Amino acid sequence: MHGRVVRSTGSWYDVRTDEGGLVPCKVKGNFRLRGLRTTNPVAVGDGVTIGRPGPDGVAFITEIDERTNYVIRRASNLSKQSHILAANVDQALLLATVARPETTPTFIDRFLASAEAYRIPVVIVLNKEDDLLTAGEREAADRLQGLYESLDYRCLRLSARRLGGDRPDTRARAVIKEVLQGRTTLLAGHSGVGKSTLLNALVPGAEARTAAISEAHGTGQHTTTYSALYDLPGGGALIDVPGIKGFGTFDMEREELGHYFREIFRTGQECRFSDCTHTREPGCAVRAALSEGRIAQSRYQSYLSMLQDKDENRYREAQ
Ligand SMILES: Nc1nc2c(ncn2[C@@H]2O[C@H](COP(=O)(O)OP(=O)(O)OP(=O)(O)O)[C@@H](O)[C@H]2O)c(=O)[nH]1
Ligand SMILES: [Mg+2]
Ligand SMILES: [Zn+2]
Repeated sequence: MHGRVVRSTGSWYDVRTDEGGLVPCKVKGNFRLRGLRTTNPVAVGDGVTIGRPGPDGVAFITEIDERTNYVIRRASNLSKQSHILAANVDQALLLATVARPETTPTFIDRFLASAEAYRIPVVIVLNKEDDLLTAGEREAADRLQGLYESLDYRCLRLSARRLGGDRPDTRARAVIKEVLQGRTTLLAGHSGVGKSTLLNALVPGAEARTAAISEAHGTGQHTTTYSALYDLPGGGALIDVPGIKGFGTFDMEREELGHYFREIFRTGQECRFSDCTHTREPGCAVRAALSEGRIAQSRYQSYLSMLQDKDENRYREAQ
């Protein structure tokens, strides 16, 4: 039988078969993907072939379809292993909030660069756009929106809380539905930015757990603990995942990193050296653009931090 993994807890998988049934599955201990050192060999979104269920109703996953893409994060600081958050996604919705919790530009940039590398389109959602924001926070959101729209990223501002409930914001609902229609979308972002709240507003019956931000730290509480795929009414699906703390750097050459920052790539065409890393080289068009204000400091700082992590082979949390 063939199906798609719709839920993964790490050792258990729920597979929706092409016929529409839901089968609990496991993988054999020696099941490993060629060349990928991951903590989970199978991920939500994977197309899989499964064997005949045993007397206990559990089947084994015997084969994984070739992936069109996947999104990974490093499993931990010291480990070289990766964790696949989701496979075969059409796009990612990066939820970000300027406060409670704060999403830094560096976190946004690292996500955008990784997504460029994996060729996954990203729509940025500045969430919690409601009376909770102070005037200063609203300005911070304005600046983020201005920056990312200038780089041709679509940037929506909304309140996931107001997407649902008795008196939903119908205009915002229409916009977000149009973005999600017919596509498989990964919901990404720190713990507490409102991924599960957005999901619950759009998928009747999803009833994903949500929890208030910690009063003491202003951070999320890592409420969602496993990845799951939910069908959207009208076509398409949302993948809700545990909040992301940070990223490792994906495999690439030093001079390749700049390719994943759109404006650095574009401007870098005019650098004197074709393998310019935009750090110390003479005739660097990127540093010239930076000093003239044509490239944002925050973007360049994110670029440098990723370059440094790559050199040190590090994993970085949150900031
Ligand atoms: N004011 C406001 N609060 C929101 C909004 N969206 C979500 N929240 C609140 O933020 C808190 C965290 O929301 P969740 O949906 O659990 O966040 P999450 O991103 O799924 O978090 P993890 O599962 O831990 O990764 C909850 O108390 C939500 O009610 C919003 O648009 N406005
Ligand atoms: Mg959640
Ligand atoms: Zn350069």
